[in-house]
Amino acid sequence: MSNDKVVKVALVGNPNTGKTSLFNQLTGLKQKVGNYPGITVEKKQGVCKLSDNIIAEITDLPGTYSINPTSMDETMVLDTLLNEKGKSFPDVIIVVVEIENIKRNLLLFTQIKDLKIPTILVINMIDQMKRKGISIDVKKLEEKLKTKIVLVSARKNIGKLKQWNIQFD
Ligand SMILES: Nc1nc2c(ncn2[C@@H]2O[C@H](COP(=O)(O)OP(=O)(O)O)[C@@H](O)[C@H]2O)c(=O)[nH]1
Ligand SMILES: [Mg+2]
Repeated sequence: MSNDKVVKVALVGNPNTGKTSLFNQLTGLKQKVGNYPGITVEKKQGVCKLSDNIIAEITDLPGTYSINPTSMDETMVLDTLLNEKGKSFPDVIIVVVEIENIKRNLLLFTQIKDLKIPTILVINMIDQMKRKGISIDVKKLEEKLKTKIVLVSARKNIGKLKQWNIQFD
């Protein structure tokens, strides 16, 4: 256990994209989930085993629309992502967007990517795809955004971090 490598992962995204649901699914913890903004008032942390000797320490951050803070929550998120010496400074950022509002959510993604911290894009709520008649060309979007994209449904438990095939090194 003590020889395990710890990878710090931060969950970032607009409010209501399912960050806390994903956090709960990955860590087995049960943070309160809600469909109104501001329910994640502080950063919560949990762990998730990735492989025999890698542990992801996951931080669930409050929802944020951009990295130009207009609230205390957003200021806290930005501080976490800018303070390289901070305890929660991430090795990897997971930007969570929801399937119905990918375009709007991508503003934040582009800003986060500019921070030059390794970032992947998680598109959540894929259980809604069929019903809403949405389809995505993941490969094309990955090329366009120069990022790895993972499709998940935090609600239906589709898409486990372990299977994401991310190289943490
Ligand atoms: N259909 C669907 N709803 C989801 C999914 N993930 C989260 N939700 C719902 O979206 C709302 C916001 O979720 P939450 O995890 O609190 O989002 P957060 O604000 O980003 O932390 C809640 O009502 C969740 O039940 C998903 O994969 N599919
Ligand atoms: Mg939340």
